[in-house]
Amino acid sequence: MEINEEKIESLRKAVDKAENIVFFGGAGVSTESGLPDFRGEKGLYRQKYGLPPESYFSLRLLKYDPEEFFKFQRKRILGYDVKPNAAHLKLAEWEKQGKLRAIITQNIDGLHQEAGSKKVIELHGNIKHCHCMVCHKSYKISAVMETEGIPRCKICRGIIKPDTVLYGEKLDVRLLEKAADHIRKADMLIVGGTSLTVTPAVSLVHECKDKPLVIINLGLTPLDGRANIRIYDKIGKVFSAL
Ligand code: CNA
Repeated sequence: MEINEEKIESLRKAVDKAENIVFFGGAGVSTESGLPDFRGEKGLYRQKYGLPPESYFSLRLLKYDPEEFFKFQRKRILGYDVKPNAAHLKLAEWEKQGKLRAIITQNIDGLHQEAGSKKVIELHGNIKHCHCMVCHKSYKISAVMETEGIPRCKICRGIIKPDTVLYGEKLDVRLLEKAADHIRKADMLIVGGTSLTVTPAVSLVHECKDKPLVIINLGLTPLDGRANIRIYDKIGKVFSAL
């Protein structure tokens, strides 16, 4: 797909003018690093598994069939050796230049931090950290990756769970409030690589009032009509062109 130069130019001008950008992103930010998203063209939801796709990311499966839960986590989620792409790197650069207020991400891959970003709010947690579900002892992801079957705590034999928010678990309300506050105080919101279908993505974006809203996404989103600049392209490619 040819890049739309006119739109890139408008985005470049808007970014140059902005001093307090908030970026809100999702799984599409990491597809160019090689991690599949959920609902995109090659997303995990389009692949065939024994159970409906949501089940593999649910607290219910972890509770009732932990073997199956960890089998999927090891094979599909954790078994990737990936590096940040141009989108992660550009956001880290803006933070260093003092232009970026915060990154709010639904991703669990930790790639923003790996790119050098510090102001990152991870709404759905981070897969690189784990804890015992009984005594809460912290573990690294190696405790899951380098074991077989159900990973167990060395102290109390409780199940070791990645620090990610599963279907059936609540989001941290303090994090949500912090994210909403950043968006209210931003002078521009860039939304990228998210279908805006998982709660509370849409309500967070609605916190952006009377400020430029940019959406960069391959697929359609429910808020496309509200965007001042809308680019249907790969986010890494767009950010490289800036
Ligand atoms: P989603 O619903 O899978 O949507 C992703 C969106 O990104 C789709 O609309 C795609 O069209 C679009 N997209 C894919 N690649 C690109 C690209 N290169 N440039 C621009 N757009 C692209 O994912 P959401 O983030 O909206 O949904 C939230 C879920 C996904 C959260 O619970 C995450 O934890 C979960 N998730 C995270 C990861 C990760 O951490 N890398 C991977 C897969 C799923």
